[in-house]
Amino acid sequence: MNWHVNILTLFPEMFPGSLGQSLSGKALDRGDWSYSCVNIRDFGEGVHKTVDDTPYGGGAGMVMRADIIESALLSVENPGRKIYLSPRGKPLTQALVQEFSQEPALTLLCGRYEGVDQRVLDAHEFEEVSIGDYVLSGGEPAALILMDACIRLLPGVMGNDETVSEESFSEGAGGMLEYPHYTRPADWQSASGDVLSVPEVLTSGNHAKIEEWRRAQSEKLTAARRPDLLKK
Ligand code: 6GU
Repeated sequence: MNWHVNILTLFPEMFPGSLGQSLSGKALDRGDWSYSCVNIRDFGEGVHKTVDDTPYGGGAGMVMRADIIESALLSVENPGRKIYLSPRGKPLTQALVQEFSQEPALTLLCGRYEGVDQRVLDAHEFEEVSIGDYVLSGGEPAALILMDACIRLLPGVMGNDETVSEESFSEGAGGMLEYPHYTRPADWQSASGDVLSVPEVLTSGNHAKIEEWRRAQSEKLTAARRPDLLKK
């Protein structure tokens, strides 16, 4: 299966960006996933290829025009699920990432300025998705993050499928944060001179005990950092 993402953006040079490296980069080279950018500027008006205008009702900044965005969208052959990256969107969760990674195609609309005219989002039933409670200067980094999270779930992209099912937020981890990891040396002297040892249970060879310890660690971490996850 080839997972395809159409990206509507004023900055196509931002792609594939970090996704051209490491596991996602290799998966791109293999054709496990593909993307195409539509430069919204190409659909702009006049000699200046204008894509935005001042907001009705007044206020700060500029708004991307509905007609321009629609023209860009209509140039996409197979849009699939349409997503507008915005801090006003529903939160991007691992469950939503799983859904998106199973779609054959997505179209990601990356806004700049104050945002895009609401009418084009309504008319074409864009889903609004946010990557967190902070504001970015544009949707492109959010698109890269959404894509990264999806690509690593594509069949064959990650070496070890167990890694995916055991990691933070996953079903295997009980929807909790993941337990801490350790590797050699077993006794490590840090620059401060302190010798820091690996928790003894991990070198015991008792796999039932190890599993129990990891689960307790997960619960402790989740209670301390993300109590909202335990209530679910
Ligand atoms: Cl998805 N887009 C933008 N522009 N800012 C954000 C965001 C998305 N999520 C959080 N902040």
